[in-house]
Amino acid sequence: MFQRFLVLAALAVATLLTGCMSVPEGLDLSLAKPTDGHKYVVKLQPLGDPDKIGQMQSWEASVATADGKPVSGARIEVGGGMPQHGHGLPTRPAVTRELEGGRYVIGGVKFSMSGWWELKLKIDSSTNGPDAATFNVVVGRGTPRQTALLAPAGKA
Ligand SMILES: [Cu+2]
Repeated sequence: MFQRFLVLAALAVATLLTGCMSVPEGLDLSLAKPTDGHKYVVKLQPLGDPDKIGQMQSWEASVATADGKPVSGARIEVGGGMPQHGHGLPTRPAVTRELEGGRYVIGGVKFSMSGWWELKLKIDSSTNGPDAATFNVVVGRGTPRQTALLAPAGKA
């Protein structure tokens, strides 16, 4: 009888633990999308391994107009956090470098725990004006898309 109770208790704890960590079904994990007002199309790409929890990492953002022209000289602000935990980013990521072709290196990104994170980009340029996009990143489970980006050429 007591053993049965122990099994049930263990099951209950396991359910609680996984339930608390669970990421919503159907979350849009696309790393390329139009901004909310369709002024830009933004593509995000991790330059390191996003699953390395607690490590400082850089991401690259490619910014183009809705019709695909690269946007240079854009101002990009990065925010975000964990919607399920009600906390923001542990660091203040910022653009550290602009590359050719409307590409920007965002440094100082850190995910301090596994789970669902939002990266919110505010983009402004003299030609197209302000707009914003929110990206969902699930840290700590090696989502196929992120793994594919990191796979060496020829092995993907
Ligand atoms: Cu959290």
